[in-house]
Amino acid sequence: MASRRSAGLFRRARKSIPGGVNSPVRAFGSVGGTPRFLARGKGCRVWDADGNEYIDYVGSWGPLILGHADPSVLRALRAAAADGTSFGAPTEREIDLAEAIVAAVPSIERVRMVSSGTEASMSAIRLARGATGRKRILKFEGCYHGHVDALLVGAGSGVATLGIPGSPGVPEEFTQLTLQAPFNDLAAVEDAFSRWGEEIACVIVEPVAGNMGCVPPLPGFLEGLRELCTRAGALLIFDEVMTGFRVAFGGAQERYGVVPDLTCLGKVVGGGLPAAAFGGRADLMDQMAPDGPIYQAGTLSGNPLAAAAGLATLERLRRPGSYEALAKRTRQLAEGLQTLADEIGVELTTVVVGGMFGFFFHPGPVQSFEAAKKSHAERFRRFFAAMLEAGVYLAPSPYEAGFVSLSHGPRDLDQTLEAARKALRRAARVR
Ligand code: HOZ
Repeated sequence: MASRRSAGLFRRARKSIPGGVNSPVRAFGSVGGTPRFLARGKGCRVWDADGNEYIDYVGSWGPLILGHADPSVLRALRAAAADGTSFGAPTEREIDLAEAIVAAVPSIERVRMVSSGTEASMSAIRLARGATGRKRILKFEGCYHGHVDALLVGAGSGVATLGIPGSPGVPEEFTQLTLQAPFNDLAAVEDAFSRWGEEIACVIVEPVAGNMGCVPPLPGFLEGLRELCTRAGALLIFDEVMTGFRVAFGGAQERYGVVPDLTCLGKVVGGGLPAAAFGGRADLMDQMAPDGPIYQAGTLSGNPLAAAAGLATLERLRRPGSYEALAKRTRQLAEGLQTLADEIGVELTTVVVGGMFGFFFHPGPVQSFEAAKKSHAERFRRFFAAMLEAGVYLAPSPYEAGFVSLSHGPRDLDQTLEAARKALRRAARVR
């Protein structure tokens, strides 16, 4: 498969953009080879600058739950753009989106729009600290909440992909108030609470971890966090940037029946445009400026194009059967991969939660970052390269989840599994 034009664009990009990319994982650093410069997408397919076609399981890292260039999203965008692209003043579309979010997500009584998941988690943490008057926060190893200074410890996603412990530029003092516990380890959280209980403002967690591959919560884990937080007077924050409107319409909190105090949203809520949000109990959210003293602001927050794309996406997802169809396709894909791996005799653990999936070249179980890191890196690289060559675009890192959209159909899944048969054989050759 030719990648001459992508290679040329990468060389050109490196002259004006650090590393040639605007987000590190995109550079293919951990898988090697040339990052594909994508030219267009339609449904579940994307085409690169050399004209190669791929079945896409990245979906802009989650937002494109309807697929690329969905007609209803494009219609909504055209209508919104014709009215003007940004005002820095309130608009009616923002209220429509806020009302849709409040109606959908169990814990959210009020919601504030921002532009990225990083902003959402940064703002939720500020609110938690401001509302409780406490300083410490607790996060989980391998969870990633954007590139917020205080959260760049033991982080997943690009930080894990690059294998770095944190980041220069984040003074040690900035992370001294961040406590860490292994994901799914309630005893460690209990321990932290017994030591620092009075000082912990919040626990922030991806209810289904999606930045160390895909790692679901063990039964009782989220419930236990809820109980420990309530008992200690700390707030529970669900980072549902990935899981929101993805693992159920009401996110992981609907799926698992655990209600956090605050929730971060992103990705699907913006329908493929830059939008995110944080929301929660009214008594907490009302402490945000301008009604309350906790400050947060943004010129493009609630941007009318992003609100329109988000609304059109939620509208489509609300149709009966959407989540059943999404879950069925994702399950078929993961089960197909697992069956092939078992037949070929390569150790593989596949994971599915709603419309997201993960796979580890490891016999499993994978319930923590420690276990996720044991996935066979070279097998992943071989598998990734073979899939790409065969026209299947997967996340170029083992520390990311995969995403299926409503536009992936039986033919796409069959083609993917056909490619996987050969790719797994290649991975199996690595000892
Ligand atoms: N950290 C993002 C996914 N978890 C990657 C975003 C990107 O590279 O676009």
